[in-house]
This record gives sequence, structure tokens and C-alpha cells, in this order.
Amino acid sequence: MEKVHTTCIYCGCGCGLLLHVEDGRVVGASPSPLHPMSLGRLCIKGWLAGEFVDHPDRLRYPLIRRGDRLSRVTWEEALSLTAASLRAIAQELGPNSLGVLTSAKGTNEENYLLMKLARAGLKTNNVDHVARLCHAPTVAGLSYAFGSGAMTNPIASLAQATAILVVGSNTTEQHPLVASYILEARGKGARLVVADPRKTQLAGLADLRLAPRPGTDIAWINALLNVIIQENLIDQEFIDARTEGFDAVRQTVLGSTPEAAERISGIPAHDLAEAARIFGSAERAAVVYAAGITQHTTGTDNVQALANLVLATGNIGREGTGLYPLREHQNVQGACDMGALPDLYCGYQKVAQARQKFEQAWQTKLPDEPGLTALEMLALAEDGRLKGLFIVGENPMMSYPDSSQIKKALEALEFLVVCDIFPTETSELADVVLPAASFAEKEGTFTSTERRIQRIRRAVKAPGEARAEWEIISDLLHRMGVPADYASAAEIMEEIASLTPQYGGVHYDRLGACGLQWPCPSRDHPGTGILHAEKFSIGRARFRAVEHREPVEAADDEYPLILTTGRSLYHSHTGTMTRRTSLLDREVPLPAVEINPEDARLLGIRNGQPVMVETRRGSISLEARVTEDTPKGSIFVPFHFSEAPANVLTSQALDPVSKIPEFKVSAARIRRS
Ligand SMILES: Nc1nc2c(c(=O)[nH]1)N[C@H]1C(S)=C(S)[C@@H](COP(=O)(O)OP(=O)(O)OC[C@H]3O[C@@H](n4cnc5c(=O)[nH]c(N)nc54)[C@H](O)[C@@H]3O)O[C@H]1N2
Ligand SMILES: Nc1nc2c(c(=O)[nH]1)N[C@H]1C(S)=C(S)[C@@H](COP(=O)(O)OP(=O)(O)OC[C@H]3O[C@@H](n4cnc5c(=O)[nH]c(N)nc54)[C@H](O)[C@@H]3O)O[C@H]1N2
Ligand code: SF4
Ligand SMILES: [Mo]
Repeated sequence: MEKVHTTCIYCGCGCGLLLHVEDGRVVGASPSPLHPMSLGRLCIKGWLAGEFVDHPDRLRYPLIRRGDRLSRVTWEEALSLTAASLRAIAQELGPNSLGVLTSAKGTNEENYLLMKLARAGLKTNNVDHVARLCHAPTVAGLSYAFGSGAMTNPIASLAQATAILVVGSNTTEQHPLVASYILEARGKGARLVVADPRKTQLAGLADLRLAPRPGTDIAWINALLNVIIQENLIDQEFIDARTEGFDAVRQTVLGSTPEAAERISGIPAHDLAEAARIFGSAERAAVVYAAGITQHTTGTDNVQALANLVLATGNIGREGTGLYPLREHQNVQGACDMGALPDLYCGYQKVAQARQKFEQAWQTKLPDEPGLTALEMLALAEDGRLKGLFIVGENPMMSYPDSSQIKKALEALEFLVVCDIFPTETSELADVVLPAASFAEKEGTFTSTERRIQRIRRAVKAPGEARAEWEIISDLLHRMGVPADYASAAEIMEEIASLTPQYGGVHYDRLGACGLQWPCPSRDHPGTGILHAEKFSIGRARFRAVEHREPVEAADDEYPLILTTGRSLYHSHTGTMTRRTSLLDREVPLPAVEINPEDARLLGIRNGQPVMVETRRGSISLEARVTEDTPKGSIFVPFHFSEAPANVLTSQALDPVSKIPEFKVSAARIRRS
């Protein structure tokens, strides 16, 4: 049996993995003992990461729509039709009638080539991906505050913290290896505060649990800062030496007393005062947050509120301190780094400023207006102004908010190409379907949430005629008149390194079993663990005063409950891979809505009973799971199940800055069905 060193495909932890190969098949997976973060450990999804690879449902051949059926064709037919259709739409309506959605499941090399295809091939900056639905507020918020939207420290640094505040992150289920470092710190005596409306496993282990009403985080975070200022727990020296704008924040939080915050968030004032003292008096305090903070119409302000807390207490740039946004897909960090974003090239270089640099490098004229975000593209599609869309490794029919709107938008397109490894609810609507090689069948790199750039390696042959995307996209670039003679993924990384300052020293021969953490500007640079240690790239870090705003929808007589949506340990997103992994699907085979026993009793709902959940957008039918873990007044639905797709219920209300939708708050009602 051969063991091929690679990287887990599921979450941003980026654990090192060995794929076991026998007779040309992946027969298992085990942890890499050499990996600097995972240290020979994996969560259940990692152990089972190889199972979907040879599932019989894999897409094997290119398909073209003929009438209402998708029929097998050659690659030549599929790619010629794709190129010709996209070109025809651009000629008729201009290049901005086209858009590209890239993949956080894809490699850096694939994301780089896709953004090059959009900009140099199709001549539009309409390129985006699911980071928009996930951590767009982190990119916007932390770029403003610190000059970089990335996690400030390596994950392992959490073990050195003496206090940890976890906000809106179900860490043991969604980022299990991050949780292991939090628990290690706790074992050494660190104080743990967890703020989550639901009683997550980690909340159950916390020294202090804060349960805010969903969508009220700014109110209570400002109250923490209020107490920290009142009790002189701020780090005045740090504030004076390294930041700007503190006075405006001090003024704003003056009125945010714990009592005022209790009225908004429902968290008892004495708990807020205690949390402030734990955080403010710790020698090394860290903040961990995830989608419970970002997926709100106040997402960017929520992130800034946490940044204010970290800056006021000088908890940045040192071991055991810092701000840890837990990024989502295993390569969402990389997809953002590669500039799969409508206003930024790779390395977060602004379209307006970097265009000429890329025109020179790619020897072609490039569009100068920033493009549209993912949901803006779909809104234009619905209006008939965006006609052609290329979707690689995303399943918006299940993952984007308000599915019936998404369906209308996708159906209104003149031409839709979908490239995936499995048939999906989205590929069912496509005019052309392109079969991709999975992570076990190609070369490339992923960048984990701790900025660690790591290789994936080809372990087995792709099924049928499926191809690595870097080859597919190179082929399309050629057809669009852009030279793309890459012989390997490694060669694409050389081009990335030459154009992306943070990746300047990244070459395949340096990546080994541990990868490299960016910024890594030159070949002799060892990579960077802790950011902002000596200085911020923007000079001084920026405070910004933020205030509580209510979510767009509130509970009312008609829809008296607040619906929040999210995930379970055993499944990933729209389930395309985990629901095809028998042990994972056996653990959680069916969708269920979590409801508090008191609400259930009032509504006459018993555990396991079929119910219907309704919002202003639509309704789904599923089982009730009665649990104390969900607070009274709230219900929780995971979005993994096509039998009861949660996004039928969610709304397209957006954060005005980052354009993330409010997945975490919708007004809902529930009844027996
Ligand atoms: N097993 C598994 N792991 C995953 C994924 C997966 O699908 N499956 N997906 C990956 C991806 S893409 C992402 S983005 C991450 C997401 O990781 P998480 O953000 O940890 O996961 P979620 O379940 O979306 O939500 C986290 C928590 O936010 C809480 N929450 C809801 N509303 C609020 C609020 O207003 N305030 C606060 N403070 N908390 C709130 C919820 O109760 C929930 O416990 O996980 C990654 N890891
Ligand atoms: N209601 C609700 N909705 C949400 C969220 C929520 O909390 N609540 N969270 C949002 C968040 S944070 C995220 S990140 C999104 C996730 O949304 P998506 O990214 O759309 O969800 P996935 O199911 O991961 O889709 C990835 C697709 O890539 C395919 N794939 C896997 N490997 C490869 C490959 O190598 N090549 C190609 N071409 N395809 C591949 C998979 O089969 C799958 O179809 O969902 C968002 N939607
Ligand atoms: S923690 Fe994340 S990266 Fe690690 S094995 Fe589990 S799913 Fe994979
Ligand atoms: Mo995500």
C-alpha cells in the first residue's frame, strides 16, 4: 500500500493527511504525524476524507444540455460551446454580462487561473466565491483595522493564551483541531468565555457562558469594552504607540453599560462585567470567532467590535494573543488570497491600483471598474442583465440565501456552465457540465485559516475523462486568446509568486510536509507565524466606533421565532461529499430542526415529530429535535440536506459593506405537519 501526503479537503484547519492507495484506489486515510498543526490527529471527517473519491455518482464525462436532458459529449465539444457562447454574450451585451464563481474547495492555482480567465479572458471583474457568504466581513473589517484580513497568529498559539473569548463559533464541531488547542490552554488554567445563543459543546465546558439574543453582539462587546475602560484594564501604552481613533470608541462605548447591553442582548449585566474582567486582566487574551459573528447585516461592524476589544487591551502581535477568524472551507483563505474577488487581484491588490501591473504581466488590456459580488451577479441575472455564468465547485442552489430567488436567477441565464465532481442541484440547471478531478486526483495547494500554504498530491487517476481544473481553465484561456502554456500546477505557482507579494517565496520544492505560512516574500524567507508583531502594514491599527443595529427581521406575532442556520460535525455544507460518505451519513442521516423544550411544549411538538418550518420566503418539512441546547424563542436548522433545504427559508438582506447575507437571523414559525 502506498501512502500519499496531502491536505484535508474539509475545513480551514488544514490538517495533514495521508491517503492510502491500493491497486489505484483510495482505500483509506490517516493523519500525518509530521504536520505542525494537526500533530498526527484528525477529526472524523478527515479520517473518512478518501471515501467519496470513487463514489459511483462521480461526474465522468462532459455533458451538454439537449432539450431537458444532459448528454455526454467530448471535451472538445463542451469547451468549444462554452467559449463560443460566452464570447457571443460578451459581443452582444458587453463583458459585464458575464460572471465567474470560483471555488473555495478548489486549489490556489485553480482560483488564480479562474480570476485570470474572468479578467484577462472575459474582460470582466465579475468574479467572486463563497467567502462572500462566510468571511467577507473579516476581509473588509480586519483589512481596515489591521491592514490584513487574516488570522493574526498560528492556531497552536492559542495554547499559550491565559484567557480565550470564543464568539459565534461551534469550534468542537466545525474546527475540531482549533478546539483542541483551546482545550489545551484551558487544561493549563486559561479562563474560557463562550458567547453563543446555543449551548455548544464548548459552551458547556466554558468558565462563563454568554448567550446573546442572535444579532446583538455589538451591544455586549461594547459593554465589555465599557467595563474594561471604567476599570482601567486597557493597555494605554499600546494604544498610544500603535493605534489611532481610540477616543471616538471611548466616547461611543461610554453609554454601553452592562445594564444597557443586558436590555438588548439578554445577557445578565454581572456576567458581562465578569467577562470583561477575565478578558481585560489576562496576561495573554485571544479572541476566536466564526460565522455566528460574520453572517449578519452588521457583519463588518461585529468584526470591528472584536478588533476594538483586542486593540484596547493590547492583545495582538504576541504569542497567545490575537484575533482568530476561523475560516470555512479548506481553501477559502487561498481563494481570497488569489483575488477571486471583484475588487481585488491576488495578494489583495486593489483593481484600481494594480491593473497596469497585471496588464504588463499578462500582456493584455484589463477592465478597470471593480466587478459585482456573488449575490449582485445573481440579482442582475434575474433582471436579464447578466446572461452567462461559469460556476466552479459551488452549489448555490443549496448554499445561497432564498433558494427560490436563486433558482429564478439561474434559470434566467442564457448560458450556465458548472464544473464539479458530483452532480448537484446547481448542475441540474446547467447548459454545460464539466467533470473535475477531486483533491485526490490532482496537484495544487490549499491555504489554511492560519495562512499555511500546503500541497495536495495526486494519489489516483481521475474517473472517466474528468480533468484537473487547471488544465480545463488553461484550455479555456487559450480559446479566449490568452496564452496559458502551463506544464504543471507548480508552474502556475511560479506565476502566482511573481505577482503576489505575500506568496513571493512560495515554490513547490519548499512546501514539503509542513507548507509555509504567508507572508513569505522571498525564497530565503522562512514564512511568518505571528502577524503585526513589530508594526502594522498600515502603520497604526485603526479603531472604529460601532453601534448596535437590529437585524433586518424581528420576531413578531406572525413569525414569533428566530431561525438561525448552520452546520453539524458530520456534514459539510450542501452534503455533496459527506452525504456520500457512509459512516458520516449514518451518524446524521436526516435533517432536523432544533427547538427548545418550552417552545415545543407550547406548540404541542414532540421530539422526532414531523414539523413544518416557515418564513416569509418559503417552508420546509423535517423532524423536530427538542433540545435545551437551543434557547427559548430560537430554532436552528442545518443547511446540509436537500430533503429540507434551509436556504428556502433565509433572506437576501445584506451587510451594506461586505455584502454578506443574514444567514443567522430570520423570523420564522413552526407547526406540526
Ligand atoms: N463539520 C463541518 N465543519 C465545517 C463546515 C461544515 O459544513 N461542516 N463548514 C466550514 C465553513 S464553510 C464554515 S464558514 C465554518 C463555520 O463554522 P461556525 O461558524 O462555527 O458554524 P455555524 O454552525 O455556521 O455557526 C456557529 C455558531 O454561531 C452561533 N450563532 C448564531 N447566531 C449568532 C449570533 O448572533 N451571535 C453569536 N455570538 N453566535 C451566533 C450558532 O449558534 C452556532 O453555534 O465551519 C467550517 N467547518
Ligand atoms: N443557511 C445557510 N447557508 C449557508 C451558510 C449558513 O451558515 N447557513 N453558510 C455559508 C457558507 S459559510 C459557505 S462557505 C457556503 C458553502 O457553499 P458551497 O461552497 O456552495 O457549498 P459546498 O457544498 O461545499 O459546495 C462545494 C462544491 O464543490 C464541489 N467540489 C468538491 N471538490 C471539488 C473539486 O476539486 N473541484 C470542483 N470543481 N468541485 C469540487 C462539491 O461537490 C460541491 O458541489 O454556504 C453558505 N450557505
Ligand atoms: S479538523 Fe478540519 S481539516 Fe482537520 S481533519 Fe477535521 S475537517 Fe479535516
Ligand atoms: Mo463558510
